Amino acid sequence: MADEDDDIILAELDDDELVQQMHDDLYDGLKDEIVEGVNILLERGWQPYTILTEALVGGMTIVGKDFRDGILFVPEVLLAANAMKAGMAILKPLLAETGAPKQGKMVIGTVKGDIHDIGKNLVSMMMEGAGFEVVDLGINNPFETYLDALEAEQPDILGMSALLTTTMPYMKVVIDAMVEKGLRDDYIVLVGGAPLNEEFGRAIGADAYCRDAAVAVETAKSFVARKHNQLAATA
Ligand code: B1M
Repeated sequence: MADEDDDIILAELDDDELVQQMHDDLYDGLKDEIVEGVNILLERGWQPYTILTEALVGGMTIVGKDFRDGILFVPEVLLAANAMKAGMAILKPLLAETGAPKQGKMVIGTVKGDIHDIGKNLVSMMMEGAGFEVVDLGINNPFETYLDALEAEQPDILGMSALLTTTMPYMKVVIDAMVEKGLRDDYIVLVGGAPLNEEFGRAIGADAYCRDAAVAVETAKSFVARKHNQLAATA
């Protein structure tokens, strides 16, 4: 795809063409072009969240389909992921700049055996933008890391991410460890990741499954408000 795109001047494209071109550039792992595209859309007055969902997540969805179908392989997908992260880095401070009142605290991490972190990072960004303090444990977390972080950070929420059908059951290992330590009811447990669904969330004993970052924010807000109301009622 790259050769035919050599002469394209991103700033000369209209919005639809630019978003389409950014999907192609993400597909080709062209980090500099993604950064340029994000900046152009910002200059044109696009909201950071719209750029995130339409230009970046939209592009990554196409990458995901071709990865699934064996058209793209890990090295190409890694380049696409790096380009996506470069775009997200520009949007992160803008999404966090909402001046939202402090809502609560969340510890979040991708579970053991899983190195996917784009979705988790997006959730962290959106939560920070909504006024949550976020402690990000990164990827490949064994249950001990989650438990240590809960003890050290005392958050309202534990968030877990998994992108593989082989790693999603590990979320139950973490929740079971919390139950064993008598900690389960002290925290709101939210889970997310492409292969999960509501039924899975319920089956493993999470408080809620969050389809995407926006749902994660809304769910977190409503659970934290409920927790505060319960505390006020018992005080
Ligand atoms: Co991977 N990979 N990958 N991969 N990869 C998937 C997940 C896959 C579906 C691709 C496919 O076949 N179509 C497939 C899984 C199949 C399955 O399990 N059934 C797969 C595979 C097989 C693999 C490897 C095994 C490939 C291999 O080595 N042969 C390998 C596994 C490595 C490992 O983890 N041990 C692997 C590796 C990689 C890369 C390293 C190349 C790269 C990751 C780079 C990175 O993250 N830094 C990668 C990528 C990029 C993908 C796809 C293409 C894109 C994932 C992504 O970033 N999506 C993915 C295909 C797909 O998902 N369609 C795929 C964009 C992101 C914004 O969405 O992560 O879903 P998502 O997050 C959303 C929601 O799910 C939700 O909110 C987010 C934002 O809206 N959410 C949460 C996520 N976490 C949440 C936590 C919450 C709440 C909401 O907590 C409260």
